[in-house]
Amino acid sequence: MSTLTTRTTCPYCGVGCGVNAVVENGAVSVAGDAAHPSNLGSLCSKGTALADTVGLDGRLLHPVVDGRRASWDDALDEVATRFGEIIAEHGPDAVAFYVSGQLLTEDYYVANKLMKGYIGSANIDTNSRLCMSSAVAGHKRAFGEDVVPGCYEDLEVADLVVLVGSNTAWCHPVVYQRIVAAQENDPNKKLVVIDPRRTATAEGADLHLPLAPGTDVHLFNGLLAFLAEHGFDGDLPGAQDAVAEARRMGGVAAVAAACGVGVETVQAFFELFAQTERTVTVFSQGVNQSSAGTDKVNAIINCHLLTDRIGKPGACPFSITGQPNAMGGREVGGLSSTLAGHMGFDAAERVQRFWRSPAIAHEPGLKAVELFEAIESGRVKAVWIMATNPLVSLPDADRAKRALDACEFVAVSDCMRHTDTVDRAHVLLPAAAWAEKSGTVTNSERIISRQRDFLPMPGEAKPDWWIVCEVARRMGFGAGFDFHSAAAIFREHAALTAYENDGERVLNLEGLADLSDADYDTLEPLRWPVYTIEALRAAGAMPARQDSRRLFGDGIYPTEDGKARLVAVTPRGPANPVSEQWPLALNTGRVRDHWHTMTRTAKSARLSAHIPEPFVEVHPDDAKRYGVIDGALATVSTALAEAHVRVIVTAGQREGALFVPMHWNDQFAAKARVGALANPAVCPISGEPEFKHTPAAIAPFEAAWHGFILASRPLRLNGEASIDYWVKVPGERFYRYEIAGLQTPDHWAATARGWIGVGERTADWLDASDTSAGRYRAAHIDAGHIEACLFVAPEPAALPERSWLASLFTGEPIVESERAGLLAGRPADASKDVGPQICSCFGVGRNTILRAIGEDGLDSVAAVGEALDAGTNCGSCKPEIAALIEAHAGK
Ligand SMILES: Nc1nc2c(c(=O)[nH]1)N[C@H]1C(S)=C(S)[C@@H](COP(=O)(O)OP(=O)(O)OC[C@H]3O[C@@H](n4cnc5c(=O)[nH]c(N)nc54)[C@H](O)[C@@H]3O)O[C@H]1N2
Ligand SMILES: Nc1nc2c(c(=O)[nH]1)N[C@H]1C(S)=C(S)[C@@H](COP(=O)(O)OP(=O)(O)OC[C@H]3O[C@@H](n4cnc5c(=O)[nH]c(N)nc54)[C@H](O)[C@@H]3O)O[C@H]1N2
Ligand code: SF4
Ligand SMILES: [Mo]
Repeated sequence: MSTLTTRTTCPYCGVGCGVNAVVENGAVSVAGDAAHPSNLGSLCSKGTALADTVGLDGRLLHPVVDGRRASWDDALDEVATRFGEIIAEHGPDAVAFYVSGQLLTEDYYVANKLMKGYIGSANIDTNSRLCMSSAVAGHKRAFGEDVVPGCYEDLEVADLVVLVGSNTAWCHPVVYQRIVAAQENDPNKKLVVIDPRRTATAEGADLHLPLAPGTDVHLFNGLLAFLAEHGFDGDLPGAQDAVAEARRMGGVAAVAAACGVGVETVQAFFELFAQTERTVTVFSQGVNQSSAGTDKVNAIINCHLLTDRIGKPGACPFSITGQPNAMGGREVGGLSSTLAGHMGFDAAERVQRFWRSPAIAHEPGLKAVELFEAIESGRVKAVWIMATNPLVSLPDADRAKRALDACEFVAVSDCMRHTDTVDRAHVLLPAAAWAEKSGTVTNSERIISRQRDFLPMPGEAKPDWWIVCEVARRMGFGAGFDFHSAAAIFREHAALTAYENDGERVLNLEGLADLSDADYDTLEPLRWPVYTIEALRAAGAMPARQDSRRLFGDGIYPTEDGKARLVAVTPRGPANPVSEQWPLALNTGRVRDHWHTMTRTAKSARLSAHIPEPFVEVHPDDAKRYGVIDGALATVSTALAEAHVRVIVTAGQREGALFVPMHWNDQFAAKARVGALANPAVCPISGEPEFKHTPAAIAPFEAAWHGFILASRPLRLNGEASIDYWVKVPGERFYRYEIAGLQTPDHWAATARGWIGVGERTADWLDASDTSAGRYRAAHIDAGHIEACLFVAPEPAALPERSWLASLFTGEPIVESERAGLLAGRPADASKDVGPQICSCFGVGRNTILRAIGEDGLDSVAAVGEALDAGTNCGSCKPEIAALIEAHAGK
């Protein structure tokens, strides 16, 4: 028996939790790393399920050129040659890289170095453009550098935490649990949530401001003016102009009207903010993903600068990052608008000297949306995409599809054999995945952690940095890419951050520039800046006193005059307002248990079970107005495209607004790629797209029938003429398909057998048909095992629950009592039906929780946890359990 435990870092969100990965006789399990300062042992539902995602199904295991398996030599030569030819003929700006905050710092560093220092173009942009670029631009305007001044501990120390445009409970769950735990211990601490939707995060707040989409600048300008009225009179550069502009909002009533929130609510928020010295304002995509994204960021930071609440325990503006290495990517310079090591293009000569490179980019390159426009128009003729799935995640994603189709040469480095993007590449480069990779990531609180490999690289997969270096070598740039380990790359990156850095850049890793391979291997999580002991001594600070948790507490900033700046920002609405034709504001974002385009989380049955289908959230009045019904299907459309999704009618949604998750794509649904619907309007300063606001319409999807199939093998429903809606939901030992059609097939039995791939003569086909009622039910049993079952009804509500039927797919033969209930779709004994899953960690269903609440009189989340374990591991489902208790109490 062999057991190996490896300390690594979660590959999902920017919280950056430490993970102990255990390999025991080939079986992988994970647990939180109690020694990691960011999570102290906790993991959320996604982190807890990481072991489910390390399997090799669907992996890209060898290079592919033009659809055929190729050797590494051929694939790498092909990329180097095609890039080289296009550069020779059309110049360096005719090629581009589109990379990702899911690359490790070392991968990112060499990709940036190759494009900016060797090819000599700045046409490398990253999906961080879609994510954090407004925060980057806002930080630079205010602080002179892209720096997050605080740490997670500040969220616990704070007396007031304000979450703006952040569904923290679902998207940064471990940070959210840290906030909640601190607040539970001290009832004087307050939580305010500012989000148009009543999210799971808002459920737990003391105050929720459901502001009209896009009105954050109105709100924070209003707050700035209120603060100025109430004795805060900071004298920083820009303060007077910012306050003067803010006063134009008028008083609290005018602000409330502009934001569509009650006057008392706005007043309460302003007073709380004014009175609470220890305030942290956390912001993410509701702020960044806006055509006013950078202004929203500065409107928030202005309030912190005016009140001098920055860099102090429990006081700072806090941009919480999305991807595991969003920060590392910014540190190496992966955005086309920065150069390297937090330096801009004014430092081109210095960076070139450090790299000793043959070229250097002097001007910013194309930003993501512009980049794909340039690909479509033919200005950019070759693109190399790494660790991102732009055909799903870009706005106007169908245009991105057209762009790649038109592009002369597309290379993609990915771990999966099929994604919407991979399927359009000329060359596929198989990348090592999380469990096999080794390097560093930086989280939201500037902590650099090691990701360490604990499984061998499968097939011919290789680390991303290796792939980039090999292509560079073949392009004739061997000298600059002679790296034999991630450690060597890290050292060079660290040295560059320190190069000619006389305190002008806060990002400084000089203390890590000489790290030995052994020290790199055992590197404990540590926060930048990291100075050398000598440098600290010279500055009069002893190592023991080096405290990098908080920055700017001394009031000194990396600007020319050493001061921070308030920025006068003028409120404006979204780029494309709603209209008569497109009367609703389409908002997009995340669900608790899926990660982006689902290439990883859909490998986990328990994660897929939480929210199985793509959906649209609609306010009850809008549902009535547009004739859509809870649980039925709807078509959501914009000027660009349409999607078919399940309707959730909820008062938590604002009237006039819709929410559709970003995750589903062509691999998992017939038509639910919401990126295709999202308008490509961007913030003029950061270039970040306005994913949170696209004018849209909604109408019922007039299905003649609804149904579902559970099958032990995956089915090919793509292209089935009679199925107009399908969603694939991976289960434990089965695949679930939710289906619907606009027309009723003439012969149900024949049609259904066709979908499931069961021939006419198969004996074990049980079915029941009630044509007049529009019902059909069938099951395929083979040698006593259930192979598939299918249920069809005119209305979704007339279909049985999926959970009990799914529980029959055990790999064991079904017993007589189960067989008896099969076509009824429910067990003879109702208590066996656990209902849809709420707690992913312990697999506890809704019915089980409801029964416990009703029958055992459980009246708190803690009591439910005590009885059923639900909610006691990662805690991500606690808001949902609380809602069930509340609903029961309200009956
Ligand atoms: N489960 C899960 N967690 C994730 C991810 C994931 O895919 N799944 N992805 C990670 C990544 S890369 C990122 S960037 C983060 C994103 O984390 P979040 O930013 O928390 O997630 P989103 O759901 O994109 O958007 C947050 C909220 O912004 C609100 N919003 C929309 N418009 C406005 C507005 O005008 N003003 C305000 N104040 N709010 C608005 C939306 O209603 C939404 O609830 O999550 C990270 N964590
Ligand atoms: N409508 C809408 N769209 C959005 C957003 C939104 O809120 N609404 N949010 C935006 C934001 S904030 C983000 S961050 C993006 C995220 O969007 P994407 O980056 O497109 O989403 P992912 O699914 O994370 O894509 C990662 C890809 O890299 C592969 N991969 C995983 N690990 C590795 C690796 O180590 N190496 C390599 N080479 N490949 C790897 C995966 O298989 C997958 O194909 O989406 C953006 N798009
Ligand atoms: S909060 Fe969850 S997804 Fe984010 S790093 Fe921690 S375990 Fe991973
Ligand atoms: Mo993101």
